[in-house]
Amino acid sequence: MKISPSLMCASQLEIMQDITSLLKLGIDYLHFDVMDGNFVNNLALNLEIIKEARQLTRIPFDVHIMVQRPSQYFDQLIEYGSDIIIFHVECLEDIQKNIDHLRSKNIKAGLALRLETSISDIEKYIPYIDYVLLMNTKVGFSGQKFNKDIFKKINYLYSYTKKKGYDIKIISDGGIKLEYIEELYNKGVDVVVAGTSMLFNNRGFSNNLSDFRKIKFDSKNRKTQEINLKFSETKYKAAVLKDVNKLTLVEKELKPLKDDEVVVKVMSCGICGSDEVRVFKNGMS
Ligand code: S6P
Ligand code: MG
Repeated sequence: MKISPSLMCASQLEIMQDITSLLKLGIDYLHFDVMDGNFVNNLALNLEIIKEARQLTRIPFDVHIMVQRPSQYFDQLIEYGSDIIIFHVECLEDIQKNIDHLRSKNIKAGLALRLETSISDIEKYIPYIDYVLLMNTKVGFSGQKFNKDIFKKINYLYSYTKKKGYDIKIISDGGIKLEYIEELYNKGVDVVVAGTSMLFNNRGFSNNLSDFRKIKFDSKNRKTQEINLKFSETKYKAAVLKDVNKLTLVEKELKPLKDDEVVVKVMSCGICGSDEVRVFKNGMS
């Protein structure tokens, strides 16, 4: 389990000193929240902080963008040294296009979900992303109470990706106390965002970081309990005309569905009369 301190919870007046101290403590990632007052009713981090922090370290920076149109920030975030850019699936932009853009720039792409958003809303994007960030609280604010219903959602996502063979990392964000860490790990979380509930207080940092380090995250003995999921079929059979009078049955993979598409299961089919001439006489040319 890795830890990513949320810099929104650091002292905003002495943020660079806080970053320096956190780096000395040996944190794994740095979590930058970006808000512009529209997607959520709050404002957060000046992007220049990412640029400044990048002068100090090479550890991964995960940037969590809570805005309606995230792509407007991509170029600057990349230029300033972000490694992982995570935007919300509930934003107003074309999700796949944004993911493809980030990947084309060699940036790890992630999708974030509001507490109330279902995993089914991101399933079709999972093959193309590296991270999923699950909010455990209302998005946009620190210092809220952790919602324990999230454990089920995390475990569903973990089980889903394991069963499908997708390699993604799960980030858990919001209200995380030290006492939840082991269960989060066993449910499938890879990175916890540490905010006011675990790490920051009005005097700087608590000593929870050393307690966090004492927890043994033994990946071999991780007590994950995968849910036994059954999926609807993703393969279909097609009769392909390989040559005149040579119809061959082949198995094909369904393409990812677009927003306005559904899969319809067909029990049987035949050849249209107007196609007989192709099948038995002319072929497809
Ligand atoms: C807010 C943001 C978070 C918070 C962090 C606060 O939505 O995405 O990253 O900064 O969750 O942690 P805590 O422990 O104060 O809730
Ligand atoms: Mg965040």
